[in-house]
Amino acid sequence: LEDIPTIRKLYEDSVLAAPPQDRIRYKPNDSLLDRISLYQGDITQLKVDAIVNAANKSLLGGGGVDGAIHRAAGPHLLDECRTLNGCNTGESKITRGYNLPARHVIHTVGPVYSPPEVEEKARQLASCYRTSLEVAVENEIRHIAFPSISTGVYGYPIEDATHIALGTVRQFIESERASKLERSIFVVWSDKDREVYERLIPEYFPPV
Ligand code: AR6
Repeated sequence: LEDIPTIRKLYEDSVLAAPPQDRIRYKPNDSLLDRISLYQGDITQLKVDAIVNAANKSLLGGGGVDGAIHRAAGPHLLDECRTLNGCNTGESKITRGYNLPARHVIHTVGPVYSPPEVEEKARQLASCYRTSLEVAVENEIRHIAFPSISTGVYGYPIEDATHIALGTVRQFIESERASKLERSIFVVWSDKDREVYERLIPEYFPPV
């Protein structure tokens, strides 16, 4: 985790870069900022208690981040997934991490984005984040890393999805039951997604 700065650290770096009159605006005093990170790169490389997999209902593997996680974890992950009888959209199930540096994988199934049912899709996407965090807390996980669920093959617009990701995680980590959850890491793959997260994080985790 030393390689993954908290958002507070990111803000502090930006304080150094900011002109003096702007520094006060960036002064962080919100402890929630110590509980999230933004990380750009391959989620399968992270040595955390759990990484979240953007899976499909079968839980039997696929492309995108799901394919990368199964490749890195090795075939025993698929063996355990076969025992789970799939997973409904918006729900989450946990397995071991096998050959991954992460100890566990929390498999969640995001919605396939398709207008006009956008409110239903938004509820399902929020449920992915919430149920993943619930499963994490039940399993005494302290560090959890999320990919940007549904925004690849499943076509969810990145801006809308990021509002849901940040809002749902913020709401959860403010609740009493999340007290042992130390850090939630948002993992982005592309520069575009990183830009969206960097822009929206201050709305949900204000640096004031
Ligand atoms: N590390 C972090 N993020 C990644 C990685 C990686 N190694 N690889 C891709 N991403 P997607 P979905 C990003 O398509 O939209 C699978 O076939 C990617 O750039 O993996 O929920 C499943 O089996 C994007 O930002 O997931 C399902 O059938 C994000 O992860 C379906 O795809 C999610 O993209 C699920 O589609």
